[in-house]
Amino acid sequence: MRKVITYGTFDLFHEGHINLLKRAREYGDYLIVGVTTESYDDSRGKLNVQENLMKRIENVRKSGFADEIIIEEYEGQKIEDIQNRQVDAFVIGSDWTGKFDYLNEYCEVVYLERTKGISSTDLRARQNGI
Ligand code: C2G
Repeated sequence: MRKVITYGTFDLFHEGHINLLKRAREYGDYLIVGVTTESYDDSRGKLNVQENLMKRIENVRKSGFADEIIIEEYEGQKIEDIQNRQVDAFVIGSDWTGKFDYLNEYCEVVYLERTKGISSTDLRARQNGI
């Protein structure tokens, strides 16, 4: 069984997230999705997330692609998750190309093409009438 893991904030859950999760699930037999906490997002400079953790987890759950949902709380957790859960592949969107190559030491690293024309940032701006 090929185990795949991916991570994200998944704020204002949209088509780009769905496309990513669908392809991540298809890449293996079992998909683990890590959803970031507010404090972890704060620490990495993502300051304007609109939806709380429970809402974002619920949206990922409802998508039906995740076999397991975990919470991502700190820098360095990815390595531990991959090792503890015997993950075969780490999958993430192409906006991160190269950034997670260090995980190659622990599993396969795959960058999937990001869906063009939609983002949480755009949706937040639209909400605020910008
Ligand atoms: N994504 C995508 N297409 C979009 C928008 C997002 O493919 N138009 C993908 C991102 O590349 C990512 C996932 O959807 O793989 C979640 O995106 P975000 O919610 O923005 O989360 P992000 O900040 O990319 O999380 O540990 C956290 C992760 O390292 C990164």
